[in-house]
Amino acid sequence: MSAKVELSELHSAKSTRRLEQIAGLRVRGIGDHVDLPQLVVCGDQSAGKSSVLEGITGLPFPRQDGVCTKFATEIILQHSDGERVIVATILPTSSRLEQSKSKLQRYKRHLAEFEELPVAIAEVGSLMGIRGFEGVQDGPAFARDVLRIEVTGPVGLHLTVVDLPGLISVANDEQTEDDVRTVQDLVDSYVANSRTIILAVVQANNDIANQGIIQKSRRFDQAGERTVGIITKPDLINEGTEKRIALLAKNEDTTKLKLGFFLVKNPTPSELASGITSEQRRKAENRYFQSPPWKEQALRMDRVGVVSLQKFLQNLLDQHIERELPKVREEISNLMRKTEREITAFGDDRPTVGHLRMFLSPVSQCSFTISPPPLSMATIMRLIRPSSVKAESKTIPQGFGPSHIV
Ligand SMILES: Nc1nc2c(ncn2[C@@H]2O[C@H](COP(=O)(O)OP(=O)(O)OP(=O)(O)O)[C@@H](O)[C@H]2O)c(=O)[nH]1
Ligand SMILES: [Mg+2]
Repeated sequence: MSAKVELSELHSAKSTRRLEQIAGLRVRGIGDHVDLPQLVVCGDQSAGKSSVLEGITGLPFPRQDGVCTKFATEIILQHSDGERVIVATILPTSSRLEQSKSKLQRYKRHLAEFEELPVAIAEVGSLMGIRGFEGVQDGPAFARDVLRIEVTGPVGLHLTVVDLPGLISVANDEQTEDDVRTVQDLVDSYVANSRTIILAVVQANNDIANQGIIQKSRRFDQAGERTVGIITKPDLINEGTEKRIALLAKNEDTTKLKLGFFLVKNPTPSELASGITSEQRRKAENRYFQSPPWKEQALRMDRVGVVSLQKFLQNLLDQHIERELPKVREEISNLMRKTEREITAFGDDRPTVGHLRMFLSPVSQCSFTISPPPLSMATIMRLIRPSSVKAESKTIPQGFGPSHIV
């Protein structure tokens, strides 16, 4: 399956200039301080989140029967000229002990193709110590660490897409209270971020009102400007209940979203096992919604299928970027002001011995009227401040004061 083709379909010419600005920020490392727009799939366990993400992007998220998403996977797509490079790393959660943190930080894998994503996921799951992955019998069922896949090259996009584990309604033998909390916190941390476009995935064969992501998105996205509802598994509902799902898809049911819903039909487990391609998936989905019982439901076709969803997301992403860029600009200005203040606090440059003497003489006079505390080498280097000298954090003997330097 070619991921390149699908990825470019989320790209819109209108946003190219904006996206290039974002790329420029990332190149300068600003992305480390400022969050940039991201598409995040959220919803109950097994709702079809990874399948939806695969449908939109073409990226092969593992989604076979019985394979659950166990940790957040961020795919950071950055368009650039030149060869495509895909690198997988781990962002450990801050609560890990130093030793285990550095073990995870050492992980780095170059992927030749997107098809190697499931291999990286398997390696990383095992390193994170998640139960069920190779060599791990005991351990939590989910992790708060993040797998990061950074893709640079001619992908036609500057965007992050995130696959998340599913919300667990109640703890059981397999999934403890701790696991429930881990996933809740993880999902909250993404949903709370104003730059996240929430793809709220709900399955048609469960009561929509009871699916936690709808309440959660209302709590975190009160304006409703960044939540898109996606209804999956229409093929698994009871015969005769299509009207209710059609109402929801038309945003005419009691549960409504400002940005409305999309109705999609992802591949079934047996279609996945047969190795269905993206093209075949789209054709099959199209045929499915053109046939009874859906044909009679007067569905809006621009709200049905993964291709319609892609088109909608293109526009939403454009609007989102337009809305977010002023905030990004403000955050960068704040960051610059803070850094300027820190630099000013160091005082003027003291490039010569004369400058140093002038600066230190009042300090030396008063420092010997009281018992001087030991000065660290780093402090002395800060006083001298030639930028080329690397300060060592080494304590110097008691009694050694600034007068020893001048
Ligand atoms: N029949 C049918 N099966 C679906 C549909 N969407 C997903 N599935 C199946 O449901 C199972 C779970 O799909 P995933 O995409 O892995 O669901 P998920 O929400 O990512 O699951 P977790 O990561 O475990 O929370 C897979 O076996 C899919 O084939 C659908 O629209 N129709
Ligand atoms: Mg999943």
